[in-house]
Amino acid sequence: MHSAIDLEAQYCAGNYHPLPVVLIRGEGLYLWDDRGKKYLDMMSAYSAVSHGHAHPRLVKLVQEQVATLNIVSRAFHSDRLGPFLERACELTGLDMALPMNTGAEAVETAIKAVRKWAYTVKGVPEDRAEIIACTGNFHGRTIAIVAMSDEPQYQAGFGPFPPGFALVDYGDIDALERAITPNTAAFVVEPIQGEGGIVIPPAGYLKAAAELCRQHNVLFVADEIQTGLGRTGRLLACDHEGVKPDGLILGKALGGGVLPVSMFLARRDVMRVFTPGDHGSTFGGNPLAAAVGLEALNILVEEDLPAKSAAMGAYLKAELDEIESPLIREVRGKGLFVGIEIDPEHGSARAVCEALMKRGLLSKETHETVVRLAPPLIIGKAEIDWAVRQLRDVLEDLGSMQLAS
Ligand code: IF1
Repeated sequence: MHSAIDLEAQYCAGNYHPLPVVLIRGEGLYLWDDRGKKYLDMMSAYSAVSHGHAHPRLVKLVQEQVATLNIVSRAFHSDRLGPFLERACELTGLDMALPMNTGAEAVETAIKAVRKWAYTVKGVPEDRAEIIACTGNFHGRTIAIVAMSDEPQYQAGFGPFPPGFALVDYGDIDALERAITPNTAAFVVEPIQGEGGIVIPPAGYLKAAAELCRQHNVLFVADEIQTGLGRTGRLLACDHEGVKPDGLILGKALGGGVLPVSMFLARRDVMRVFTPGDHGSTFGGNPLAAAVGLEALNILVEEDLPAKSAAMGAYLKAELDEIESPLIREVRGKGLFVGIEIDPEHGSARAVCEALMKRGLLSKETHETVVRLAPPLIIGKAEIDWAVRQLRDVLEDLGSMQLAS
């Protein structure tokens, strides 16, 4: 057994079930373990590493900024925050942004913003604001956020939960209409559900939901922490339907695969509900994170990563659709956000991921049955061909093992 794995077993809480690999270095599409084995990263840390590991421009930027100015708190201004938020607003079409660190913190910021907007702008009675979310959602791990979850494990043992959240079936526009009341502050939705197993809603759903929200003076808030920043083949997944959200949550790849950087963006009349002292964060918007975030956005645009994701994602999906295997129930995806649903009758997603790992390909199962493929957006055809070949072989091996058993 590895001493690194032993140490984690002894000192780290058991809140994950990692694959048995100890990574020590990452560069571009590749990761290396402590035995010198090289892996193609088809996971990108749950879509946080869209730029590839140790992107040269980001390494250089961090080396310069970390030797200049890092953490000063928002008690003071810095030269880095304004340009970062200006760029983020320019690219997304929102008016203002509130910088945070992790996705969950940006989601919590959104919850506070829409509630305070409901009370001070919409006129909802104090403490009566309702937020509608979807079944199968994942928005983070804080107590308020898991109050919105319908995944029993995310709630078990962590109650009690704050009220004010309602769930509707993902993709069901009539259910959303029925759930809206005069006290509804916002509808919070992932344009494509990640943890839910790469679930794509019916065409037109997002547009219809946004229109319904507009009609009822309900804020449409898109959680694009995972689907945003090029992952689905457009800058934002909302762009596929030309939907302009009233609130937008970004994270993961916003930090360039280097630092936790997130933010809540919104229309001016929503963001204006925050007054000094309402909300904050020690590290939110720090100069180092802001510099990294701006460079991550610049690279995204200059290397045209959304277009690369669209082209390579279409190629990957076409190649996967060619695979004839009893283990594959369905291949779903948009851009480089792909899920392969494994038929539990014929095999497990975990077994597929472990077999792929042995062949030098790192991916991760979600909800036991889906193999998630979300490589850095810099991936090319050659690497996709290699990855598909490994998957074909693994499915064949597992399929024949199944027949033999
Ligand atoms: C875990 C996956 C889960 C997210 C969306 C907010 C957050 C996430 C749409 C919170 C985070 C991560 C968290 C990680 C596994 C991974 C994940 F879908 F990406 F695979 F769980 F659903 N909104 N997703 O996807 O952002 O606070 O983590 O920065 O918690 O196990 P965070």
